[in-house]
Amino acid sequence: MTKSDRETFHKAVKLIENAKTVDVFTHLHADGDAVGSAFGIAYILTDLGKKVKIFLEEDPGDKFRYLMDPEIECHITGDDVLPYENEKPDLAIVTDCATRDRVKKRYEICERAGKIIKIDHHMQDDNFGDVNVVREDWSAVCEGIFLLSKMLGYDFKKAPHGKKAAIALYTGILTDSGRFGYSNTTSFTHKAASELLKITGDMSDTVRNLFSIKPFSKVKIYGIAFSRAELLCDGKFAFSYVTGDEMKETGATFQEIDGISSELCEIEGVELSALAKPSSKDPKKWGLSLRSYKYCDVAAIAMKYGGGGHARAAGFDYEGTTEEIKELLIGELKKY
Ligand SMILES: [Mn+2]
Repeated sequence: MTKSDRETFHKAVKLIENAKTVDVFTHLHADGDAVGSAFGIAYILTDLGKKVKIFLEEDPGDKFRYLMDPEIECHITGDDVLPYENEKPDLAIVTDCATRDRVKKRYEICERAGKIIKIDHHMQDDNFGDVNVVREDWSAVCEGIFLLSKMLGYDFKKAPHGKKAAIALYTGILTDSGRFGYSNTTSFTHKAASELLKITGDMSDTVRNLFSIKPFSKVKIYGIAFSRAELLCDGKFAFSYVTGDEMKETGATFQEIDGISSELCEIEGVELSALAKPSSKDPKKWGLSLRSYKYCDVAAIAMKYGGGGHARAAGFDYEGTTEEIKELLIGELKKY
């Protein structure tokens, strides 16, 4: 940790110590790292005597139900934040959100907080927090929460929710590092996971539930996407799409189609993959999910078109035909 990192952490610790009420936010379509980091910090702060509430955009689904606990107040708001117009916490903590629009309408609650801490691991300069704890070399924001827990003097072994907190943080690391398989996995990723695993105990059932068990709707939508997949650009670019109608017919959710682009990127010889699906923000647009293997910076491509993400996984929305999307991405890939 550099000196300036340490100073930033100290500022965050000060804000936390001074707060009695803390609201926690994470991004819409919350993944393992989002739900894990939100509940992880919520358990830790509850044990440290804070009054904590979590505000989620949507229900995180049965897959992540084990991270939740009736003792942690959790509000699923969607766009309807009006019931919370008197909500004014001492502190808001926003995890895994590069930009404030990832919090959507809930940002209105956030803004009323006395202070905001942003804790994240994405490239972006929307530093909306009073303190912004951002490190791009964390595989998961849960690595950052783990560090923060150390600085808060949190004892996972002794704290009432220590095991729950460890399971939540381990989940975030496990999912965002691709089970320690992505290039964002560092020795610190393993170190944090190793310490957490001492507390969590056997995680094999959780791993099976997270990565292997799937609903039939997912098999069907993968079938559609795979059967029409195309290899372009001398086999370096894999492209496919699914429509809103197909999602309806199969019953597949956005969460369920999340992994298709990654699978396409694992085709032999492929450097860049893209799955076009309906945009979650604007049904007239496609939501592009990009993955790359080694050298194509998909975050740079996505940012050019108003999106964002990581070098190996990013996305953006686009209005046009699939032919146009293919042309556009072939053009980008050819620059490498
Ligand atoms: Mn993350």
